[in-house]
Amino acid sequence: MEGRLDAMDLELSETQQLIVRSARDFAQREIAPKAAALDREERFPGELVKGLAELGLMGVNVPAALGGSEAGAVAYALAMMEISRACASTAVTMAVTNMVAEVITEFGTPEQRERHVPKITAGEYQAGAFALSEPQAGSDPAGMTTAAARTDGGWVLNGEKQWITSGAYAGVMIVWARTDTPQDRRGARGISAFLVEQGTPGLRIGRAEDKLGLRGSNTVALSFEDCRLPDGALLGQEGQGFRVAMVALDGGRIGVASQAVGISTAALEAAVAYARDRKQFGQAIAEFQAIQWMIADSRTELDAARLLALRAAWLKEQRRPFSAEAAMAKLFASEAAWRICDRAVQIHGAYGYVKDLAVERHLRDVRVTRIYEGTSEVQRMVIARAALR
Ligand code: COS
Repeated sequence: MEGRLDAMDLELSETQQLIVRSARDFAQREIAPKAAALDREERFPGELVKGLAELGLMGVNVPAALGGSEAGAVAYALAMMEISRACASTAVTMAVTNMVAEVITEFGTPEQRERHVPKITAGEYQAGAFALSEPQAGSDPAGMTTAAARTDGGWVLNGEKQWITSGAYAGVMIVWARTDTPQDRRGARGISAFLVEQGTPGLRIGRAEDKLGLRGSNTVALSFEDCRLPDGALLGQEGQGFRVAMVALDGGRIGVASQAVGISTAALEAAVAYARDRKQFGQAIAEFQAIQWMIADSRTELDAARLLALRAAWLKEQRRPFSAEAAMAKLFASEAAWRICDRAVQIHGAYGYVKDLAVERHLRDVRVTRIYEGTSEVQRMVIARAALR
């Protein structure tokens, strides 16, 4: 169980610096000014997707031949931090879409890649969606009941999915379903992944969830009623879908860790600016040690979270195992981000509790990073299993 920081280079390459600069510039110029309204009006950030795609941010770690930036997993993590710092709702839309593009690139046939990935990276699809969870199968996706049965020349899909980010807007979604039979249950090996296009007959989109945070992002239930899919909809091999989901989630967890870093960076920046400006007892509150210690703790935790996220991304980029490191990054970054956003509200006092300033939104937005793409408890399972193996 070595520390695994070995030869990681902390200097950013030119490509990485370029991605950070263009993501930061677009995020601060185009996204940040809209973030409060997207949240307030529960408006999907469709208007920003084209701009993100033009900068290569809808396929950061996708080959150039498919329209991606081919900039790697570290560049992706850095870009995600910048977009999340401006608007977490836009960031989650971008994150899941990038994940879908990467999964189709990795597991798809040449036809599947050509059909979908260029449309994702060009922003022609407003999003991609990842439909794994069900009402009764969240932390335990192997317990899913949505089923795909073979028919002549294809599959027929029946079941329900829940908590599907961008489900109402996605041009393509990856949907997991059982392909084993009640007579021959195979657990995780009885699950396969399918590509389902928006508008497929038999696919019904449920109402959008009314969420605590990420209110600009779209989260829906999906139902499939005798939804017929062609043979070519199977993504990867039959029975291998669970592995596809786990590999995708390992990468996705780096994205969530990066989101948490981005959101809490914004919260800490706001807290520092406010502490310098706000005067009580005749001086700036930044002069008080009580405030300084909160800032010091937040700054330290933020740096640690950022390093863990970049280390996991670096391992992924080196094509080395990174599952436990991604889980550690997500666990620590999401829990630290909650504390950092909470302290930022505390430093703002009553002004932190109202919607005139952004810190209350950061606190609401960051909460879900401890839940989605695997709860903190699931991350601990992954980390402990790796440590005890
Ligand atoms: N990469 C590749 N393969 C993996 C893997 C990974 N990270 N993790 C598990 N697998 C494989 C295992 O090797 C095993 O394969 P075999 O059947 O060939 O041996 C198979 O998947 C089943 O693994 P395991 O028995 O560990 O699965 P569990 O059902 O115990 O699940 C956890 C493990 C809890 C880690 C998994 O269910 C999980 O991540 N849950 C959270 C899901 C989640 O994040 N949901 C959010 C949905 S998206 S918002």
